[in-house]
Order: sequence, then C-alpha cells, then structure tokens
Amino acid sequence: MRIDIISIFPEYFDVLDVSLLGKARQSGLIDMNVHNLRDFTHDRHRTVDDTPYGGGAGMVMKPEPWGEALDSVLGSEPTAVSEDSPLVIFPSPAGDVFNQAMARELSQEKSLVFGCGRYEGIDQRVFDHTATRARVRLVSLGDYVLNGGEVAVLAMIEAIGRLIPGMVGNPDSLVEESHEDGLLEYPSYTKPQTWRDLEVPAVLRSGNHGAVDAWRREQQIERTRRVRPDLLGEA
Ligand code: JBH
Repeated sequence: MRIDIISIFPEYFDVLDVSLLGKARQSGLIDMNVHNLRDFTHDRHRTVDDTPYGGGAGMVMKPEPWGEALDSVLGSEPTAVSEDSPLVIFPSPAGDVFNQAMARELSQEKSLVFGCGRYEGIDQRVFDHTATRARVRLVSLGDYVLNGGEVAVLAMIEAIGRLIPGMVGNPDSLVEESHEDGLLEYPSYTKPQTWRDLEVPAVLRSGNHGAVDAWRREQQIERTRRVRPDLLGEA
C-alpha cells in the first residue's frame, strides 16, 4: 500500500518508523511518504492560512498550497474519477466516524492520501476540486476537539496498517480482538496463579476448553453490556 501524508507538521509522523509499522515500511509492505504543505507555498513566510470570508474566529487554510501539494501527489493531469483512483482522506470532525469496519475497508486500498488540516478547516474548494480527480472522504476520529488532523491520521494508519495482509505474525490475534466480532475483549490472565492475593479464575485453569470458551463469551457480553451497550445491537 502507498500512503501519502500532507501536513504542516511532518515531524508528527517520525514515530511511524518504529514498531510494527516501521517493519512494514522496511519490508516494502507500506510505502509511506510525508509531504510538508509549506513546501508548496511561494511567499517568504510560507503562509498556509488566512482569515475567513464572512468573518468569524480562527484561520482557514488557503487553497493554493493544498492544490499544489495534491497536484504533486496525485499528478496534475486531469483524470476521470473511478474505483481505482487514489482515496484522499481529510480528517475532520465533520466526517464519518472512524471504526474497525472502516479500517478494514481502507486496508484494501492501493493508495491512500491523508490531508491534515487544522481544526478550523481548509477552504471548501480544496475538497470540491480534489473530488474531481480522486475519491474523497472526510473521516472523524471521534467527538472531541483536536488541534489538527495529525494525531487522527496516526491512529488511523496504525489501525489500517496492522490489517494489511502480511503485517501480523499470528492471524488469530487479529480475529480475537475487541471490535472484530462487535464485542469488547474478555479479561486475560497470565502467571503467577496468585498475585497480591488475587486469584486467576478457576475455569481458566480447568483445562476444559468448552467451559473456557463459554466463560470468555459471557465475559465479553457482560463487559459490552456494562460499558458499551451501543455495540450489542450490532453484534
Ligand atoms: C480531525 O478526527 C477528528 N476528530 C476530532 N477532532 C479533529 C480535529 C481536526 C481534524 C479531527
């Protein structure tokens, strides 16, 4: 998978060199390229924002640097938008909320482009123009305020990256995780059997695999009912 990221804070993405994703990049499974939006400005101050038309608080990101950055990533010749076009994702509180199903969908893409704007937003024409030559999606990490899209993109890339075939050693560990079956995970235990007077539940030491499976399922359902009843409808 090819991933391009456009941001005024390219250093945010230095952490992607470490851990699992770092290995995926070294092995060529993920080809990731970070672009500094300011490299596509032409004034001495490398200006990327300006005051909003119509007034109001905050600044809006100017369309010209975005246009040039996206031209450089997508190519500047006009091409018809199709299923095969790159998918450009703009993290935005106004987007569809990111979840495991979306991560799974996005892990199938050949080319993802992430455009990191600041919270107040990007000139609307950037989205409208980009939609004439690529598929465009606004995606929100959740209902809280971040200063910009960078942290949202880091989270999305981690969730997507680990689902790319060849990424995780043990494929079972992907299936057994929270959200893959629509339920939260069951509690896990390891040795020692007694720790600070706390015991590992007897059923897990019984050797009865049927009983273990039933107990774990019950724990998943009970946990989900308690903290995330909204998930039970789906599961
Ligand atoms: C994107 O993903 C969003 N969730 C919450 N806040 C944001 C702020 C800027 C960009 C987001």
